[in-house]
Parts: sequence; C-alpha cells; structure tokens
Amino acid sequence: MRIAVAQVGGIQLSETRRAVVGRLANLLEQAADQRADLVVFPELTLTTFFPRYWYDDAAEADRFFERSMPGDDVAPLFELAADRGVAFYLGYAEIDPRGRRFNTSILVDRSGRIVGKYRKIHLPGHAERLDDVPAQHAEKRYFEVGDLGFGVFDVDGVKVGMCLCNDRRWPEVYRCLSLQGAEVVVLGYNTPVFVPGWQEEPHAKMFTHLLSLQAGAYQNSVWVAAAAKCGYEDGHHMIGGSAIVAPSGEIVAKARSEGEELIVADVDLGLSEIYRTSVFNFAAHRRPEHYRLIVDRVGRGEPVPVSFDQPPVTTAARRDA
Ligand code: CDT
Repeated sequence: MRIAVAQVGGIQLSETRRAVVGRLANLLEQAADQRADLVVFPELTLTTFFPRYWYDDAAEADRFFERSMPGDDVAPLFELAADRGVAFYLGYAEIDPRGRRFNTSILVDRSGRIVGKYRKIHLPGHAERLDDVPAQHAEKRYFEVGDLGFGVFDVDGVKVGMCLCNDRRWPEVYRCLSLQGAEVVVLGYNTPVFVPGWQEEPHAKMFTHLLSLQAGAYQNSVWVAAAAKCGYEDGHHMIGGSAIVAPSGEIVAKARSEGEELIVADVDLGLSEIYRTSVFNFAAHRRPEHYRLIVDRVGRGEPVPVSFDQPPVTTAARRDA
C-alpha cells in the first residue's frame, strides 16, 4: 500500500469550506499523481481549530460542524477521490441525527464509499471558560466522548485502524487496534503550541508527538501515518511534523514545513511480521491476567499489596549472637 499524508497549513476563520476543499483536492490530486492508494488528512480538516474560541452559546459553534457527510461543499472531494481511485481518511466536526456532537474521522474507499467511522475518545482540554489565556482548548465543551470504540476497517484488503490527535499519546489506543489485527493506524491532529495548563516546553512538543507515534508503531507492530493541521491560524501556532512510521518505530517520511505538504511512503505490510512473530507475538507473550488495573482503575492510586515469601533476616549482628 502506498500511503500519502496530506499535511494542511493553517485555515483562517474567514476561509470558506469550499476554499478548504479546493486545497484538499489539490493535495489529493498530487497524491493520485504519485499513485498513492490512501491519503490521510488531518483532524477537523474543514475549518479552523475552533475549540480555541469560547462561544457563550455553544450552538454558535455549530457552523463548524457537518450535519451530513458528504455535504454539498465536501462532495467534490469524494467525487475526485472516486474519479482518481484513491481512498482517504478525513477528520471533521460531526452533528449526528440525534443532535450529538463529535470530533469524528471517516475512511472512504477508492469508490467514494464511507467504510469506517471513528469518534474521538480522548478529548483533551476543558469544558469551562478559562480567563486570561491567549486561547482556550475547549474540546470537552464542544464534543461528547466518542461512542464507537476503536474500530478497524478494511481498505483494499488492508486492515486500517483510526484515531484522532490526543488519542495518539495513549498506548491503550494502539493496543486496542492491534488486538483487532490493524496493520496501519491513521490519524490526524491539531497540536497548538499553546494549550492552557500544558506546561511542556515548546521544543518538547515535537519530541513527544513523534515519540508517541514511534512507540505506538513499534510496540504494536503497525504502520502509523499521522497528518497535521499546522502553522498559523489567525495568529495561533500549531506544530507540523506529519510523519509515516514503520513497525520498527523508525520514521520513513516526515514533513519539513508547517504548510501544505504531501509525504508519501510505500508501506510494506510484511515488515510487521518480523515483530508480530517474535518479540511482540501477542498470543505467545501477553499476560492479560496481570493487566487488570488498566481497565479497573482510571487515575493513579495506591500500590496494590504484593505478598511474597520473605527469607529470615540474617544480619551479621544476629549471626554473632
Ligand atoms: N487536538 C488535540 O487533541 N490536541 C492535543 C493538544 C494537547 S492537550 C494536552 C494533542 O494531544 O496534540
């Protein structure tokens, strides 16, 4: 499978959906010209990263959401993908028929059919308005926690798992996907340099982003393809670093800029076997009976007592006595 990651530069508040889709179509054309099978677009690809703004009436943010997929503005992207025979992953804000709001991604196959959906589970940030900060990170206000779990879907015979942005930092995500046989994990992200309460040094943001992708890939014998929306959005800076990572944990392609950029890699699915059949042969080596805490406990707590045989203490003083 040849994968293209379409990194997208900043989208300004004033930019129309139609203009954004034009930019995405341009990237998809480039990917098709390079005979990519699958193109990965970012999280919330169709608009600016709106959770940085506070709207007293949350419904004011509804203009950033899609009520149908594809709607009129996005349909040309589906048509182009079908025309060029390219599958794609796309992140967007979704209002479902029940009126519930999710941070969502879809997988669309090369015939233009939606074959998979994911709703973001690890929503970072806060639900309350914060004072005296240059930007909010109000994902917990605008979205509900996803209700679809971590799914794996067939794209041209390849098992593809999805997640979104902050999910990439959580080892449980890759594990849930690899336990279902995922061969490739695709994700989009918006990682602002400023997030309220996130004390990490600016230089560490790129490091921990790549570290998460690389660890997830290696420890689960999967390929990981991650697409950033990055650069400046109305003065707010977001990191780039879109990357394709092999099951060895090595980065095989990485964006150099913070703007529109396509990176491409030939994903050799056989490479996973090296790890799946040896050090990470799950069936042979995993010990789930010792992992109970992972599902029983959410936050950090007290150590669980461990009982073990203790040999009698024999100090030099006792021996002499
Ligand atoms: N969009 C998103 O999930 N961004 C987060 C910001 C950091 S929250 C501590 C991310 O993980 O990149």
